[in-house]
Amino acid sequence: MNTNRLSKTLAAALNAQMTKEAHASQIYLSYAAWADKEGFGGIANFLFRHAQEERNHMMKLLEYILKRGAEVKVTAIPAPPENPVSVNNCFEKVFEHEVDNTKAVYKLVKMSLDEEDWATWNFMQWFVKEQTEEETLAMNLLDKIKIAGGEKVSSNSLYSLDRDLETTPDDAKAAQDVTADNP
Ligand code: OFO
Repeated sequence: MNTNRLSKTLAAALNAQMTKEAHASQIYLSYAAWADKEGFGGIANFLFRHAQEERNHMMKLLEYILKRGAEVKVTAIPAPPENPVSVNNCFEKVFEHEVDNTKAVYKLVKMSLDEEDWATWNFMQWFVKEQTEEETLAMNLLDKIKIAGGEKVSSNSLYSLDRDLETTPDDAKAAQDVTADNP
């Protein structure tokens, strides 16, 4: 008896997204290694933690495909892009990457809506929320570096930024969780 509950198209798209999350993890890993080599231990720590988060996203997709009775296809992961050329550029690249991943997540939501696969649609809502948070986090990083002078950031500001990021939490607060008492 065939117990597969995913269409061929959705199974392929979910598998592709699983690889995309693994790719995201490699991107953060490579930027973290770059930051560490440049002497920014705090920024590296933040990015290493994030590489792990992306790997968790990959696992969520893998687990979902299996739970729906479809086949998981583990494939090669594309190489990460070139290293950043500055801290400012690093945060810009992070932001661009997150926006790109959001687009991929939205495509999956649309596909599941078109197929009326409500289980997948429901599952993907977690990723929609996560992407909103990750875009916010990346925007916050860009704001910080902008305030510190963007490409012209001084070494003093870079020093504090680096220290700051060592303890920056992995998740930004979602707008849904805000109240007037706790903005
Ligand atoms: Fe998987 O959330 Fe970022 O890319």
